[in-house]
Amino acid sequence: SSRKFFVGGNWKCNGSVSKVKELVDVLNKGEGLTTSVDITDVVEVVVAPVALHIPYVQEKLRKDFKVAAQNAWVKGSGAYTGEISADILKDFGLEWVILGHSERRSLMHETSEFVAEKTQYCLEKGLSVILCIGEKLEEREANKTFDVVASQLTPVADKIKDWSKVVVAYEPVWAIGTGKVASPEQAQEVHDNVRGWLSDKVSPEVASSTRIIYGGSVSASNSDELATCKDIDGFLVGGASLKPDFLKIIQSAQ
Ligand code: G2H
Repeated sequence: SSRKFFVGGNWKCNGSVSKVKELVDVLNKGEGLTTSVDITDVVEVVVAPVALHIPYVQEKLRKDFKVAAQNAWVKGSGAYTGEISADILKDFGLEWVILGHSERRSLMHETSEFVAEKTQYCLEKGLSVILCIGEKLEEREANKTFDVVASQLTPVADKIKDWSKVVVAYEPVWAIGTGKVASPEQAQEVHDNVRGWLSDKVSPEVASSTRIIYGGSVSASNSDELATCKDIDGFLVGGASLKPDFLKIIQSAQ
């Protein structure tokens, strides 16, 4: 397909000055990234450090890997204590932002409408967006998975026209940080459904060109198999992105 494999590392609220330095060194060394071409010719790699660590990572990280923010404010700069606007991210030279992560939806009560507004604003400012969606365990058990992801995507589709700078991350909440990864069949089924939804509600072109990546306990031992699924175009990795294993996950694009 025309969809370039995408691997994101979501460092969440982790690290320290020394740990971040160690991790950047590991990524720069890139041990085990074996390919006949440059790895980033076949995989787009983006890491999302804590905001305070971004300047260091941006300066020191290999330039073929990009840096993302983990969140952005819904509007421009102003009297919004504690927030970081898309304008500020963009001015700083960032290209990517993660929006709507389930931890923000659940812990900070971000609604799908709010996440959609953030998506619209960030895209307007020229950022690319990793848009996270996914169902909770009780929703899956009640056979509501497809309804939930559709309800998370609908406000976004109502607000944006250009999907070329959006990567959709399907992250079932029950698989996040639990070590309980979705099976390739479970993930593929939802990815296929999301692509079908995009085809119906947006356009077949957007459906076939939009990367739909999987997140939730992705590890060096399950990424190869997940990567073989037809509609899995990459990963959003949490815990394993803080370890050298992240390089093995990048390598699974091969
Ligand atoms: C899901 C994922 C990264 P983990 O939150 O976004 O984290 O790989 O630790 O489940």
